[in-house]
Amino acid sequence: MRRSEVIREIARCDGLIVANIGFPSRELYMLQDNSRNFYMLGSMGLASSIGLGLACSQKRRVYVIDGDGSVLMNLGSLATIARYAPSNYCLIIADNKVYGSTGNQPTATAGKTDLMKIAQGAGNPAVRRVKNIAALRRTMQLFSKTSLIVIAETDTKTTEVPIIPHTPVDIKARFMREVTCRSKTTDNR
Ligand SMILES: Cc1ncc(C[n+]2csc(CCOP(=O)(O)OP(=O)(O)O)c2C)c(N)n1
Repeated sequence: MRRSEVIREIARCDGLIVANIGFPSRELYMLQDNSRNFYMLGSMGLASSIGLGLACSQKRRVYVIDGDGSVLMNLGSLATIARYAPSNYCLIIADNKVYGSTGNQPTATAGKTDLMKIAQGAGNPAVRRVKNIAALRRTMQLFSKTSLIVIAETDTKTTEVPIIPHTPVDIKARFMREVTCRSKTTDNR
């Protein structure tokens, strides 16, 4: 399964999408640039945490498209997700076993590390591994009202994708308008 196919499947769903730095964000941008997309252009490892905060603070379902390398960088997030387990949260980890966006250096999941076991051990209520799009679709439907973590096994292939032209500030502002953030924000830029 290719990561771009996984992203296409997620983009069909109704909800907010937080996409990880690098190819995941760029593939989502190319497929469907939309105000409900938050492209995390800077902080590797934080997409799952950003999505969790978002899920806890509003009602729409939040889909996070993350990478194995990034989740490995912030494993504590899996415990925090389990601690709060908001029913509108869905983390999809495209596990291609490499740091794909920086040249396919192998990650620990290429060895003995199993993110599914780690997520389960952290106490997450629903963790599933999928190897094809049909299984991904079934899983997302079955657990559509549950806090869900999906390990989607993908290959290392990437699509030709443009650089996202929006600035991080514009991405944030557009996304905040979409979410209709009620709390007063201070922005001194
Ligand atoms: C703290 C930090 N370290 C390194 C980078 C450089 N970097 C950007 S994307 C990336 C690889 C991400 O790999 P993975 O999460 O497995 O996702 P993939 O690109 O394979 O979809 C790296 C190393 C960064 N942005 N931030």
